[in-house]
Amino acid sequence: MEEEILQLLREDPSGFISGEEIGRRLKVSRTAVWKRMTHLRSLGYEVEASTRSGYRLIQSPDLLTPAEVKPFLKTKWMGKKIHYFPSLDSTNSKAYELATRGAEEGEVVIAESQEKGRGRLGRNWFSPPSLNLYLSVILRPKIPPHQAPLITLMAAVATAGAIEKCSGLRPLIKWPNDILLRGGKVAGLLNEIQSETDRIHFVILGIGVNLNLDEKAFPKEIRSVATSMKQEMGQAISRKEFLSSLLQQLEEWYAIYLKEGGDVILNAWREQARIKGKPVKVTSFGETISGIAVDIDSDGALILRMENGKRKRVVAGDVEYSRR
Ligand code: BT5
Repeated sequence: MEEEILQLLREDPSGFISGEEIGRRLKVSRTAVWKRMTHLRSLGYEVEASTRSGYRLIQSPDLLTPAEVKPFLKTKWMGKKIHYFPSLDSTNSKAYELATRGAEEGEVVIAESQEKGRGRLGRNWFSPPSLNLYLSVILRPKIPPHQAPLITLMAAVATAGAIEKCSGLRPLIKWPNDILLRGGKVAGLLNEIQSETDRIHFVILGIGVNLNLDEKAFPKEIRSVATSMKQEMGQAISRKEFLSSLLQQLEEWYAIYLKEGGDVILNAWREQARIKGKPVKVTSFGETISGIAVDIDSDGALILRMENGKRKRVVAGDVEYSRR
């Protein structure tokens, strides 16, 4: 109902609409309309009320509720259903739970903050309220489980694409799927999959992007490695517009992957990672390996040439590059 009332209030942004008219269009009483207005105000909407003319929307809060986000969405199917929460343990855990209960491809979970935002390998993702984006998208690709890493690469390519479109800056994908702006980590991806031997049930794409966080707001231990779009652009960014761009990129790249296959994704990833020939140090399962990055394999593994000239495939771990 909030969504419908807001739509009516936005029809003529400069004018008033009477409670009677809203009630008639939504088939509810004027008292019900009044109650909903009180609720909207409690959510941060500024609504002017005049006994003679009715209601007028003055200002909307910077929230990622479906009512706020939907007018910005340009996707065909992704994000048409948004599960919104002011706070969650982790959007990935919620999306996993919803997918297990049958949520459909393209449904999205968004939280303003996360109490236990998750990184890879049991690490934490710093998730303070209202400034960033914490998003999980449910996908149900009809591909064998061994191709799932390509979905992860696809999500990194799409996220980097949205960051580039909205900032005008060129991001770098850092293996396996961090997104850097001028050497600082601006976004991280945590993708989780539920499958059986030959069939994927669902994939959860978990994406965290630092949008309007100031440098000082990062905890000390990550300040030197992290950044935000605002920090790099020197100005705040509209979270709704960024979300819209991200979902659009994800929808487009996913369609390309399903239609044209993995090679297109691998090439786009290579182009945005610019990793070939870089000296890197990789920590993988407690072991540190130095070498020159040669390429990534079709399953997303990193191929290194070590000092002794031998090649090594690394399937999981963390890469270190020199910063800025
Ligand atoms: C990641 O892990 O980069 C994956 C992060 C995924 C977060 C999203 S938010 C929505 C969805 N729901 C979840 O619960 N998670 C996903 P990893 O590569 O392990 O990086 C984690 C490391 O990055 C930490 O150990 C810190 O050093 C650093 N870090 C933590 N929070 C950060 C932040 N907000 N910005 C930049 N770096 C951060």
